[in-house]
Amino acid sequence: MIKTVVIATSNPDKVEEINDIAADSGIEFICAPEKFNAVENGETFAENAYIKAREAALMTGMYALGDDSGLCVDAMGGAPGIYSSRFASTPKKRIIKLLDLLRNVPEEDRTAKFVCSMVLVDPEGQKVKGADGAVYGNIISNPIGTHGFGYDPVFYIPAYNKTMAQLSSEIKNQISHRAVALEEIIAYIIRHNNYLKTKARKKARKYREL
Ligand code: ITT
Repeated sequence: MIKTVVIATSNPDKVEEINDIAADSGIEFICAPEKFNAVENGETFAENAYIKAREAALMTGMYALGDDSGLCVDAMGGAPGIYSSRFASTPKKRIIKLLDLLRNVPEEDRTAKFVCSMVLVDPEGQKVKGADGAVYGNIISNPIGTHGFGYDPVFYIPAYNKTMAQLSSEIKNQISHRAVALEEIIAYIIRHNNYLKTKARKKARKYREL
């Protein structure tokens, strides 16, 4: 049974969002040890998510969930992509750099997506399940909003007429790239646990009938 899962991240904002999204799942998601520090040398979001998850599983001997996520801007050929957290040294500087690079790009060409790849591994670091999520929007010229983190203040979602940072955490955690990926992982864990419970029940019944 998978009851507790270590979140393979050192980003407290991800931990908070994952715990909010998973609140009613019956699965306990816990923080990685303080010394967790995986070297993200993969070439894709999924590869980095696996690297992080494996590292956390081997450190703790528990099931672990890696989240690698970022912003992909069409006019920048998908950048910053897997380099989103390394694009500049602070969240504020990342936004300034992004807006500077896009300053001559017209509004209609500023389409972008947030992407999240998640990988669940077993205590030996073997991949058990992967899932991806995305949410689509546009990069606006001036940051608005105070919720969320990272690039949220410049990521405008037309369907809500708001930036991600103007949405309440309840709404963000229903529609975000992270929510889409995590819901698939949670559904897998619940199916897996139900299968093991049914198997154990059948075994017990067979034993009683002997
Ligand atoms: P870990 O590697 O320890 O998980 P990290 O923050 O470095 O933490 P990533 O390598 O996955 O994580 O980079 C994700 C970056 O992408 C993050 O720092 C933000 O800049 C951006 N990002 C990801 N999800 C986001 C979200 O929901 N809202 C805004 N920005 C986000």
